[in-house]
Amino acid sequence: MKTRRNFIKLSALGSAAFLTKSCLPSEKNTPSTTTSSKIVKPVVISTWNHGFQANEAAWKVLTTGGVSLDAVESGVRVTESDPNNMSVGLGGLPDRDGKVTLDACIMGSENNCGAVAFLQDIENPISVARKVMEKTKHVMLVGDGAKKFALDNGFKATNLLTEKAKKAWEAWKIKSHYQPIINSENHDTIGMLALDNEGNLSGACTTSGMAYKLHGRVGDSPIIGAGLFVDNEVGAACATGVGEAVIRIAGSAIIVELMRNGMSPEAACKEAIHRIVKKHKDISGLQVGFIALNKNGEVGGYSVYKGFNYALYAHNKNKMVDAKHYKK
Ligand code: SD4
Repeated sequence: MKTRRNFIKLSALGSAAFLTKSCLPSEKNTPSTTTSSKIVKPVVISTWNHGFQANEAAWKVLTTGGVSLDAVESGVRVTESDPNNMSVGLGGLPDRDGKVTLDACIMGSENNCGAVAFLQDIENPISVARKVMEKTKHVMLVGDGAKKFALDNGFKATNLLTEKAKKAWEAWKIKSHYQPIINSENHDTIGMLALDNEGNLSGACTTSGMAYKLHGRVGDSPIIGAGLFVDNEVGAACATGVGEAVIRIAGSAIIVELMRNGMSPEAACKEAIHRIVKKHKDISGLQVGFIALNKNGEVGGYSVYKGFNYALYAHNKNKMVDAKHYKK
């Protein structure tokens, strides 16, 4: 039984060279056939251009002795608090009723996770999600309950609807036609994954969701397994784009399982994108992008349409990478 389990672990991770004792602390007898010098760490990867700045904050945490959970929280808070970013936190475009509603989740290396959805008036939903994870026995709080929990835990109520976002909403109201636009600001969720110096993975995902959505709509971003998934034995993945499509295939969980079965991060993201394409008769306007990071510090990304990019901080260098895609 034990031998069989070890065999599964070996094949699951794709190559024996992937395994070290620190990767699999629970498997005392797992053969260790590689040196840790093959593992790139720390690493931070996050979605879209705003990821570049967010990565800087996360990197600071990782290179000053911090753990990946603190890194991803600090990283995405930068984007949440940026009023010029119109798709995450403060300054986010509202729903069709003019309300900015936020979705976020966080997951650490010990299968610990927390989430908030349909949360209003709180600038940093990722930190509320972390509090849900650390202070309650629940995984997700939504709406008024999430807001009450945030206020009870010292978060301040803030008006998140900026003048710029309000003007854009008023202009949208003239036609009131809900139509996700490829790679526009209504696709700019920040998802971030990090591997720290201890070799532990964490991830965070936060958004104001699709612009002009129905009031009450929740996307993939706060849903563990859809917008984000972390398995510290294998890797982590997160998503951006039309959340309904990501939820339908349990996108991030699938990518982690594909990596468990031996795929590289990029191949796993590609396979998930192909699955989305296969499951939809009409993919016009349906942009989804995934990024993934494995225990070796290898990364990858893939999207339905051209135009998705991600920020990668590794080997002391932060850079933007254009993801490969299914369609131009
Ligand atoms: C959602 N996935 O709410 C999010 C949207 C997104 O940038 O990516 N926005 O469906």
